[in-house]
Amino acid sequence: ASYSQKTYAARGREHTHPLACELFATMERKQSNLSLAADVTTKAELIALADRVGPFICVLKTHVDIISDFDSDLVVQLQALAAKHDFLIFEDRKFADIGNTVKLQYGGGIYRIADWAHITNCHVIPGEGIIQGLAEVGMPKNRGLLLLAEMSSKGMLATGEYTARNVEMAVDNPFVIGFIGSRRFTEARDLITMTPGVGLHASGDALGQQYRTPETIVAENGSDIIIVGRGIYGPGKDPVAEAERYRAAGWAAYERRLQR
Ligand code: 5IU
Repeated sequence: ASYSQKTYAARGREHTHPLACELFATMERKQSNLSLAADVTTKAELIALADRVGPFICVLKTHVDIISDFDSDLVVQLQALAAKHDFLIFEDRKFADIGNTVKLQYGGGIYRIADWAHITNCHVIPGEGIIQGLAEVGMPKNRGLLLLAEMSSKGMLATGEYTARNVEMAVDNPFVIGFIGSRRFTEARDLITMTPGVGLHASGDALGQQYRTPETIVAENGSDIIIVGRGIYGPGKDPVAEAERYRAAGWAAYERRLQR
C-alpha cells in the first residue's frame, strides 16, 4: 500500500529515522497534522503564541531571524514549550549556499539553529553538497532536513525537472526526512511532505501567497502536514479557536484519505 494509505502511527513504528518516528508518534498522540507558521516579530509574541496554540500542533515553524529581540533565552523558552505541549520545532531557514558555508550557518552564528531546531530545510540549488554540509552538523544531533521541492507562491520556479531532482536527492540521503511541497512525491521511502500555503480563510495575499484547503492538500494530494500561519493568528482571529479548527480540518482530511 502507498504510504499515504497507512496510518501515521504505523509509519512511525516502521520509520528508520528516529526523528520521523518521534514526529509521527506526536501526531498520533495529539491527533494533529497541523504546524503553526509563527511569523511574529518579537520574543514575547512568539512565546505567547506558542503557549496558546501549542496544544493543537505537532510542529512549531519558526523564522528566528525576524525576531527583533532574539536572544538565547528565547530558545530555552521554546524548548520548554515544546516539552510542555509535545511538539517539534522547525526552523524554516531555507539554506541555499555551498556545503561549507551552510555548515557554519546551521551550527553557529547567533542562532545556533542545529542546537534547538529538530527540523530545518534547504534549497538544492547548490547541488548535493548542501545536504552533505548540513548533515555533518545535524546527523550527530539527530536532526532532520526537508528539501524545498516546491513552494506555494505564485510563479515559483521549483517545478518539473527541478522538483524531480529534489526527490532523487532526498531518496539517497538518510538525513533528509522529507519535503516542503504540495503532495506526496515518491514511494521509494517514507519521506514526509509538509505543505505551506494552507488556508480556509482566503485565496491568497497581496505578495503572491496562494492558499489551498486541508482537504485538497491532505486527502487528495497525500501531503502529511499542513502549515498554517495567518489563518490562525491573522488580524481579528482567535488563535486558539482557529488552531483547533485547522487541527480538526487537517485530521478529518487525513481520516478521509485513509478511507479512500
Ligand atoms: N512558506 C510559504 N510557502 C513556501 C515556503 C514557506 O508560505 O513555499 I518553502 C512559509 C512562509 C510563512 C508560512 O512562514 O510558510 C505561511 O504563512 P501564512 O499561512 O501566513 O501564509
